[in-house]
Amino acid sequence: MPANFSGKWILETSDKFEDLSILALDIDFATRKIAISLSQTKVVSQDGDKFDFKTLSTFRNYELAFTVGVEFDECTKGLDNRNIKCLVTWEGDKLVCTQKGEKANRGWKHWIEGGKLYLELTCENVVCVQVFKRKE
Ligand code: VLZ
Repeated sequence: MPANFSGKWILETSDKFEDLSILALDIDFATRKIAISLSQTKVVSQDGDKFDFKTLSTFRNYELAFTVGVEFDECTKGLDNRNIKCLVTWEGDKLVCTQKGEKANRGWKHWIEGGKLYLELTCENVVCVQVFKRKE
C-alpha cells in the first residue's frame, strides 16, 4: 500500500530552488529573491489515489489537485505561467509527475523518508530538492 502523504508539512531545507526558479520559472531577480526566502508549507490531502497539494506562503499560494494515472492539464499560474500536460504515477512508494510542455525533462517526485516529506523538482538539467517536516 502506497505511503500516506496527508497532513501539514513545513519546509526545512531547499537545495537549488533558486537555480530552478531561474531556469524553469524564468522569474525576475527581485521575485526570485522573495521566493527563496519564503517559508513554504505543504498541505496535502490524500484519498486513495486522489490528491490535493497546497503550497502556501505569505507571498503566493499554489494548489494542485489530481488523480494518479489520469492525465491532466496544468497551468502553473503565479509560478512560470506555462501550460503543461501532466501525469502522476506511482513508482513504488514515490509519487512521480511528468510535465510535458515547452521545458524539457520537467517534473517532480514526492516521497516520505525518515518521517519527512521530500520533493524533487526537475527541469532541464537542474534538480531541486526540498525537505519538509511534519507540523505537530
Ligand atoms: O509542487 O509544482 O508539491 O504543485 C513555490 C511557491 C511553489 C512559492 C513550488 C513562491 C511548487 C512562488 C512546485 C514564487 C514565484 C510544485 C508540486 C508538488 C505541487
